[in-house]
Amino acid sequence: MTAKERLGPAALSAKIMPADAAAALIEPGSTVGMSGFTGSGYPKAVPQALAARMEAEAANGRPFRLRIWTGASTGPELDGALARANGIEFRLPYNSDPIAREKINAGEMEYFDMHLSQVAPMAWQGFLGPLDTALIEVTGIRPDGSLIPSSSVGNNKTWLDRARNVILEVNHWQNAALDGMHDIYYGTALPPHRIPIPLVRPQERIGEAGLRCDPAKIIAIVETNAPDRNLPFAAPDAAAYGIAGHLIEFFRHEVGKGRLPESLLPLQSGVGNITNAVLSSLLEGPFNGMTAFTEVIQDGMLDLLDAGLLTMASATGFSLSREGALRLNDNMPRFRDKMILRPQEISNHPELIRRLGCLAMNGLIEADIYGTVNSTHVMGSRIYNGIGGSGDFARNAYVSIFMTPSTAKGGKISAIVPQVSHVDHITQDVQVIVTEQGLADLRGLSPKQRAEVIINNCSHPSYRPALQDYYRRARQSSYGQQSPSLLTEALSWHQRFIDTGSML
Ligand code: 0RQ
Repeated sequence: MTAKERLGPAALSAKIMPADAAAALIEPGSTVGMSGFTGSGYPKAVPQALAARMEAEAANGRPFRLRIWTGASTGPELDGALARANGIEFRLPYNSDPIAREKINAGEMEYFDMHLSQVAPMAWQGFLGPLDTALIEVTGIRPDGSLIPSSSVGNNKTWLDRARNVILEVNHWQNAALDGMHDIYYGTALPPHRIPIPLVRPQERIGEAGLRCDPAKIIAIVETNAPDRNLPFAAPDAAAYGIAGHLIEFFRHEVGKGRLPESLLPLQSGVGNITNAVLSSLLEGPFNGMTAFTEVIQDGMLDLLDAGLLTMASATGFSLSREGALRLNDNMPRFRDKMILRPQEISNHPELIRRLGCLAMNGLIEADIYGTVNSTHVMGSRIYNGIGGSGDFARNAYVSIFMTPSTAKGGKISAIVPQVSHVDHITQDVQVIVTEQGLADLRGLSPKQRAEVIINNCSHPSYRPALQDYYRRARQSSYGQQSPSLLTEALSWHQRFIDTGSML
């Protein structure tokens, strides 16, 4: 596909313009649905042009802010640039940008943190308000006007359908051989018109290769040539390998008991250090014929695909290092047949996660001795990222696993606490907790049994006596003995971190 061919039918050529001209078409105060999922496939030029315009308008006493909807986290050219320009009035869903995080925690930006599977259906319900503009990065425009998606799908289908106007960024950096990797399902609807989603194995395709787009809605096409965020690969540390070791042992045990097949069940994993260690450990066997039904494809999955241990990976986007992105780009035809990128309402759909029986592996900020998990807030009030897809997967998984080092901030904070300062995942949605100290299999256990296993297997030895002492006293004097708790003392556990200053 030549550069010119990527720009679609000749009838659209009048819409091609520079980024600042496209940014000028967006009204202050309007809502813009942008592409982008965990740093892949987000628009790169128009958001920066918007940020420049916002700064210029603000300098003239005319604040210019937007409501921004995305797939999940994006990149510094989008969330970072707009947040720095103080240009985001409201944002949904997941954010991991540090500048946006500061604005949110300073109370200068409204943030609706929601389950990723629910964004599209809620946009259709209408209570989020109208969507004025869809700003979508694509790999190219086909002669028939359909769009070749980029390195993520996210909510693009929904934004293109719902928006009044469409601005496309055609990114020449994205490999034209991405064409054919995507599966865009158009069968979702709101109740009472919902029907079962006809997908029973992760490798199945149930939709179309491209995104539909009404050409009459296209108001601008902007050409770009820029890579995705592609963060450097963080080599797993010893704690991450410790966690991975316990988890692999658990999987072996479950296979041995006949509760999991030798190919395991479709894997879902978050991104980062611990996940990388788990994926590298899976490379050493003994599981074969694995699949992934997850949100993002990361470097470790490329290794597993190359080794033939993972037969395919279904996701909604990539989260690759620079080396990983180059490796994918250089070998696209080989990888393309083993990967499917879907809209996030499908990649994270509760019906599908439950049907396929995913093994969900997610990170946490803190867990309490009963297995309640906080994935999002430090000290109960300060958001770190957001719930992302962890809730979609945790509640509906076959086995819901949460992984964390037993301490944070160089050992100053215990990740296992008497009571979490914020709840994302209730105990019923948390079946296994793993730290480098060990694994707590909580399935079938009562709260008191869970507490003993979590404290003894997962807490760090330097915090274990304090947790044991707390739990012993709670057993003696708690108001009830179903989930023994000394409420005031449990929450003061968090307060003492403020006193030491280690959290600030
Ligand atoms: O902060 O970078 O300032 O030092 O939290 O912690 O240890 O780097 O761990 O990158 O795996 O992130 C839950 C945030 C874990 C992530 C969370 C501090 C710690 C550090 C990050 P610094 P680590 P990870 C798939 C599913 C929700 C979304 C999700 C997440 C920072 O996994 O966002 O699962 N999950 N999505 O120092 C104070 C504690 C702490 C703490 C850690 N107890 N107290 N600070 N930190 N524990 C992906 C998507 O949905 C797209």
